[in-house]
Amino acid sequence: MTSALTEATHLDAPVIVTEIPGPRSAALHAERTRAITDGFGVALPVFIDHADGAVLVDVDGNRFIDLASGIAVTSVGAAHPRVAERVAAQAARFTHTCFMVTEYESFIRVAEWLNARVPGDWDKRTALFSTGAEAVENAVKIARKHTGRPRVLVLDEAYHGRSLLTMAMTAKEHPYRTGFGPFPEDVVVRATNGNRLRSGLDTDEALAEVERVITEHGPEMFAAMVVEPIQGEGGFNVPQPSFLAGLAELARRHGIVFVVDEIQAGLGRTGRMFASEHDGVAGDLTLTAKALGAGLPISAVTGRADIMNSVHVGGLGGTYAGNPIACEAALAVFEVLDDPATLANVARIESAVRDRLDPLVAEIAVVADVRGRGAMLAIEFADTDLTPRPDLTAEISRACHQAGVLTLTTGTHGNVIRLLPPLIAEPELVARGVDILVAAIRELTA
Ligand code: PLZ
Repeated sequence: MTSALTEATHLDAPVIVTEIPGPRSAALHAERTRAITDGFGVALPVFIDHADGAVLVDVDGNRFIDLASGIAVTSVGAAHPRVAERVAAQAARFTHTCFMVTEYESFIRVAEWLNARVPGDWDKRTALFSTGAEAVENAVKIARKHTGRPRVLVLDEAYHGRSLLTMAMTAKEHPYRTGFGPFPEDVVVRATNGNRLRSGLDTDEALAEVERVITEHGPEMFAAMVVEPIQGEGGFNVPQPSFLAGLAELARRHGIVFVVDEIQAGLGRTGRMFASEHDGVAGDLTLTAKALGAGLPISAVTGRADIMNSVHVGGLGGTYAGNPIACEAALAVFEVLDDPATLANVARIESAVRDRLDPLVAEIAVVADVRGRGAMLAIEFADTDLTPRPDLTAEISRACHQAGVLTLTTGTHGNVIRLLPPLIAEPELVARGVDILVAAIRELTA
């Protein structure tokens, strides 16, 4: 196989040839508002014509450096030739059978790859679904069936989806929950995430607090504890040292299924295949989605065979679960992830970003923190008393967009800019994008 990196991408970005958004994007956006519910937001209202490695080209011919990857989805870029080939070939053979009606081989191959790579030195089984929220919902179903217990423990600042149960598991009120209640609060119980910057707790104190919550509700009430190894929508919160391991130990001691939600942080994003590997932790169940299908909808629950097989025949499924075109996309993604050049490139991306952002913490008062791992890095803006600065954050992100760099904001307080370049992005291109970000920060904080 040729290297993932030789197949990718070109360096001629950013190239901005119109105002942003350009006239064709603006016209389409006006049509959009007449056709599409106002319920969808948009980070950058430009319409994409095609992608080129880590470059997005809009309908006006502007070329953006992609530091978003469609929220950690297009890790191999949004137009990887192997994905395109496999998807096209599968679409020509058949688009769907429903795996519960008749079977196809690619479903097995995806499951085998996940069983082999997901942390945990034990016999595993995998179930495929379509979205991340569906994987989370199914992990809870499986844990309930296995334990006979009702509740789910989640953490402050968690994000697990927008479906009714996963919305209840998600912490942030606006925009995710506003007006959509009531929530199954009897089911979902929340405990501290020991946020390094804001919780005021060290690892032991945070773990004691989590155990207090478990004891208060009764351990026998909890089917599952669901945690992100690095919180994504919550602000790229890296757990304190030993916190994840402590949570895993707590869960096991109390007979609670330990579920690691690797939907945003997994599959090479943090420089290891799974983010939980940085903490030496393995979920009883591990959840993947997003990067798994390079944009084709596919998600997975992978875990201990005895837990996965505790469900009765027919208890799991979904019309599109493990759709064959999405499975082919996943197999193409695996070819890229199994190429050692890919994770090596993530390390180079991390250095390029860190070299540029780390010094700002000492230099600029309103830069409160730089954090993350691999190609999942973020910068937080707050006053010296830690009052969040979402206004400034939005302004900086907008300035990047105007200059041709696609950045996203995140965080409980909306005061974090997160960088999620494709894992195959040239470090030189990412560096150019981050230089533009740094220039915007300097200009808007001067
Ligand atoms: N778990 C850790 O990050 C999705 C949300 C985008 P779905 N995060 C992006 C938005 O605003 O809707 C996510 C995640 C973690 C679960 C999910 C849910 O995955 O594929 O969006 O359902």
